[in-house]
Amino acid sequence: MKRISISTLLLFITSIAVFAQMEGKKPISQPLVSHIFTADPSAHVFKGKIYIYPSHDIESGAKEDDEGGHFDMKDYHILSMKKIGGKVKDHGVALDIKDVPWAGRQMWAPDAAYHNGTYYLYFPVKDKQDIFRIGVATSNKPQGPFKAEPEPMKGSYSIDPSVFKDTDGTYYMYFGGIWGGQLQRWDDNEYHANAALKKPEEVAYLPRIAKMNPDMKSFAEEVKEVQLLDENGKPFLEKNNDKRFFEAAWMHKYNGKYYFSYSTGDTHNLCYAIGDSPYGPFTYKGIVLKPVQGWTNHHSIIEIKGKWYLFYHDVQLSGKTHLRNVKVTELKYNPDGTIQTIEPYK
Ligand code: FUB
Repeated sequence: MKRISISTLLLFITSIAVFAQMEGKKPISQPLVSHIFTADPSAHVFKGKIYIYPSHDIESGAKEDDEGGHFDMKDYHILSMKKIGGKVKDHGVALDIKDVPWAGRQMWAPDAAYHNGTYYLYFPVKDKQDIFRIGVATSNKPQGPFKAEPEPMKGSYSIDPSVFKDTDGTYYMYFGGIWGGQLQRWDDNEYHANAALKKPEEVAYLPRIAKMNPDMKSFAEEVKEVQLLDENGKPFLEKNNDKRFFEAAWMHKYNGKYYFSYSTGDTHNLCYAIGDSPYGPFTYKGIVLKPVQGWTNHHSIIEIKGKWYLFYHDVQLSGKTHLRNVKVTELKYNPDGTIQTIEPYK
């Protein structure tokens, strides 16, 4: 008899739950493109245009497993549009895995930054030893093509890099993701190949942060844990899986406060926590986006012409967890600075 993996079972249960919630409801927004599958959208405004740096989902034939082996992406395409609701342009292949000398497989969620005339693409990919590292590639255009550095960023590991420029001009990278993202294998920045996942009563894994050097290709300090606390100022335990960090870190600043948002992974929420410094501590405030159709939930939050937007994905076009489509919807704040929770289907 065919063995059903835990992820397949969880996907099945989640799909039933999300489809049940969706009954009679419609998605609040439509896919931005439908000619390719795209996910994990990191949006930025460069040169007055909106650029989206997504994962490029494909059907590679890789078997689904508990480590996300079916997310077997091999390149990045960058999308752009002049305004929200405008025509979306696909700029073609911006970086191919075959042009990254150290890469093995699985190009996951990227991000981008601009500094001093150069655009930087940050991307997680497994190296030839099957360990996730973060690479950097450069271009003089926001849409690429990008040229990868010959080695991954020194001291980098795990997945989902997200680069934030603070108002004083300092750049920070947030990263990390558990399970297939391998964060559980890293303790005090040391690699432990056979590390077991934490037990429910243990303190949950924390995302990582490091200040960037002005070269934008290296960390200026040792990688640290981002301090993420529950509503009572206590660390989350692993069993708080509807609120604790899983993957998909994103930072934005609103009214002088730092908003750290992330996915809870196996419970599929996009949550956020607020703090007074890029390092935290961040105190949990609530849900930005309720679970979407598909297993993963991954996003970015940016301000465009005085309005705020959430870029996210679901699987509206394919119904398959690894073939996603990016979307955008407006994000609103309450007068006290909390975010109004978005229901993806109404
Ligand atoms: O796209 C592959 C992985 O799925 C991302 O790195 C995670 O954040 C999840 O969205």
